[in-house]
Amino acid sequence: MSSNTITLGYWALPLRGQPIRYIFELAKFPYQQTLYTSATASNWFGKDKQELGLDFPNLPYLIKGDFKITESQNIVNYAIDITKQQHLLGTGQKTFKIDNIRFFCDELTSKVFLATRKSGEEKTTEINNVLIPKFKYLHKQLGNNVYFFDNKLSLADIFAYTAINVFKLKFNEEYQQFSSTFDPFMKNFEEIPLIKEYHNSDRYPKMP
Ligand SMILES: N[C@@H](CCC(=O)N[C@@H](CS)C(=O)NCC(=O)O)C(=O)O
Repeated sequence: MSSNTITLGYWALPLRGQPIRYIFELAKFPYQQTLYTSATASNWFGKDKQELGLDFPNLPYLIKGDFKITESQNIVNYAIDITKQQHLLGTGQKTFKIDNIRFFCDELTSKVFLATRKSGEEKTTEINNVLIPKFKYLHKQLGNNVYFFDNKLSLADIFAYTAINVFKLKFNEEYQQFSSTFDPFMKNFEEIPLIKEYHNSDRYPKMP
């Protein structure tokens, strides 16, 4: 690949950096990945974090030649721009409703993952008092639809899928109370042909 190829660096997990991958995949846009795992975390913390020339070193990062950026939402905006998928942002006031779900779900994805690291009463409290109420808001917004807005794909769906997916995988028992709403939504997203192909490819880092 040429030096102008996009490199996306992130953990080999479908978490905060995952919506960026979906945006590239939905456009069939070429990108390569540097995937860090817990076994290779020192490649990030002990090497790339200092040596890649990032102004604000963090994961995810995106590098295209001399152009180097971080901050996941900044990279999402860049990916939308370069893949010409502005339709995912919506128009007019709808943009802000879409972004409401986008930012809510970005935080939620992180909260679900952090809850997996807790144990005992602390974990139970986090699930019952934080995660479940937040998924209830999402479930209420979605209703019986398979897209959040206007029966078409937007960033809201991409970010919500990412949050719901990690919740379903890590807290399946708690997920079940939402399954009548979330299952059709998840299935609809997973059946988008480019997403299906991607999920079956080795480019998709599955949740361990
Ligand atoms: N505000 C940043 C937060 C990034 C962040 O918290 N990254 C986590 C993974 S989601 C990480 O492991 N960063 C690596 C580091 O701190 O060096 C963003 O949205 O990109």
